[in-house]
Amino acid sequence: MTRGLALGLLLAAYPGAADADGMMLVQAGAFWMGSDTDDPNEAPLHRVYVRDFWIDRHKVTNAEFARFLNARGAKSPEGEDYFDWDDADVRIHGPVRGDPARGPAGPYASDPGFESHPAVEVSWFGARDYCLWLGKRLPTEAEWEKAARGPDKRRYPWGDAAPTPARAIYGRQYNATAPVGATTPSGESPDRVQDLLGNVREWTASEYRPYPYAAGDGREAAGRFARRVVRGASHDDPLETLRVTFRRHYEHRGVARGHHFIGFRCATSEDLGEMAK
Ligand SMILES: [Ca+2]
Ligand SMILES: [Ca+2]
Repeated sequence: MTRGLALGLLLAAYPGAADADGMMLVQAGAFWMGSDTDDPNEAPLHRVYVRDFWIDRHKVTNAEFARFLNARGAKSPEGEDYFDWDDADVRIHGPVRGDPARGPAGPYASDPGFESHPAVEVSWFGARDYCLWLGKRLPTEAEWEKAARGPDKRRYPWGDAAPTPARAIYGRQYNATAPVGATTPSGESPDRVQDLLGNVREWTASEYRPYPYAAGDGREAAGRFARRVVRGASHDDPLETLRVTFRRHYEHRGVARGHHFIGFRCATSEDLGEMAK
């Protein structure tokens, strides 16, 4: 029995433990975070140390998120919707129309044809609790940028060459998402993480605060309704906004609502061995 198989069986026996299948290791080290030549909120370019972590190779899909909703229901412990079930842009539905007072009725399923597209209209609470359900967590914005950037100062996950439709999903019509991994391998990061720039933006764990980034200054321990950083780019974002340093956040209970242009992926600091595929 290989070490990987043994670990897989061990993890399968403990629901809630993170599983290395589909996760990529980003090795500990310092990296260049931010930019001195773009939006002021990305400055300064500075060195940030990040410990070993693993990150999902692809964004969470509609089929995956529907499984979570069927296991855990559609509201968080604090009563927040996990996804905007009554939003016309959502790609997950139950068999009957939801009750506005109680939320949607399960069981939930991805709309046909969208099973492998990234989940959209997911609130930050939905993203947070999906990751917890699998024994994972959301990545910090520093982890996200290190996964996208590697050890150099590159502008895109694949390097400094200009974006093309083979490298990233961008510049499309509203709601024209693509299956996850559609830009593999051209759009991969140095650690072979897929789709970090394009298709949909991604929730992170971090509170939005000015740089320099410091994991220990409270931004990773913020209250649940804090403004959260959203990273990456969406299928309907223009070319000019594509870069790994771009930072966004949403005001006024922004974490409680989903959007057609935001999805997410999970991370973990657990040592999962060397078995990523
Ligand atoms: Ca919405
Ligand atoms: Ca919407």
